[in-house]
Amino acid sequence: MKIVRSDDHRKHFPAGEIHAGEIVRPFECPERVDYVNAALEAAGLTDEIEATAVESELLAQVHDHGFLRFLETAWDEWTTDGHTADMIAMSLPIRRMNTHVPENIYGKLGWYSFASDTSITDGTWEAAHAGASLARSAQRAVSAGASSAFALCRPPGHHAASDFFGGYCYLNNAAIAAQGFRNDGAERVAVLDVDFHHGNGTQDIFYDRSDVFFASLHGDPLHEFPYFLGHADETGTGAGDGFNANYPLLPGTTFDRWLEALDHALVRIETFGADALVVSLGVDTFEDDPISSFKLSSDDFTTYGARLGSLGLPTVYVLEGGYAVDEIGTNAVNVLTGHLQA
Ligand code: Q9C
Ligand code: ZN
Repeated sequence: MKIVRSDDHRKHFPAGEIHAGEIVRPFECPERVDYVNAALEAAGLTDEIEATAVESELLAQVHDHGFLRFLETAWDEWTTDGHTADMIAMSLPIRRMNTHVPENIYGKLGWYSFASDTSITDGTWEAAHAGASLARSAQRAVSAGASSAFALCRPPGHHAASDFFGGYCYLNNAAIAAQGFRNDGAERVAVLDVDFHHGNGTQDIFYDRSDVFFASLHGDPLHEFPYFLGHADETGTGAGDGFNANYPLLPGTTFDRWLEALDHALVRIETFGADALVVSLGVDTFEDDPISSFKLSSDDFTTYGARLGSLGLPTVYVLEGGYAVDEIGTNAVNVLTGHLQA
């Protein structure tokens, strides 16, 4: 398994996150990657490859032009306006209030955002861009013949849609890997999202397409973030009708129930006839995750990794969530070693 990493993720670390009415240290923090690196080392997963920058053409296939320009220039515009603290969207366009993109930077911040949990700070763009480059580089290695690769993306990506950020995500790394597979010749690509939260951004990006099948196992949005997408009756639209599968699961879901849903999703992926697989690997399904409610143990990650590996597909793993920081490495790497044992 090829490993792709970058230190540029450290450039992104907001001063705080608004959580239950308090400003707390962000759950999505740089040490997450340190723990994953340590666990990779301990498992002997050291076959590292160099990252190359993601092409702006590929970014533009996945994301809206105005959104990309906003992300790239937001911090400069904000500081030019005299601000020095992090950008936190607090005025967001709810229903029927979205007819014109504002010119004001604070207005644009709300326009391109869907959750106030996600700040923009100095270095956010550079880190997000570097993360997208990792996903693209991992996918390129697999398209060139490697059987699998793991991209240590941070910040994560699956909540980012074509034209909005949130849920700690800015650029959709998994979608960039999936589109990269298509550009490099794969006809059918499956994206499997095993993060605790629904991959609303990835679903949205591919919702009307039949060449990318999206399946997600997650906390039922009636009860869990992102609240407004991820229901079982969302099956795709137009040409994409039938190419989206959601498995919303109740808070407290145990591994046996989770595995039933996974097996169902894997049958769907096989029936679809995927040439390549992208896994949105969030390990916030762990029993001790501080913001999630599933009950997976560290050993369970190995077990399901083996199921993923048994598909025998060229596979790119992209890191998403996981906030039990000192166990994120063990849990993520257990999936990878499970995959390799299959
Ligand atoms: N203040 C990912 O796992 N909700 N994102 C915050 C705690 C946002 C999680 C609730 C959770 C986003 C990639
Ligand atoms: Zn998550």
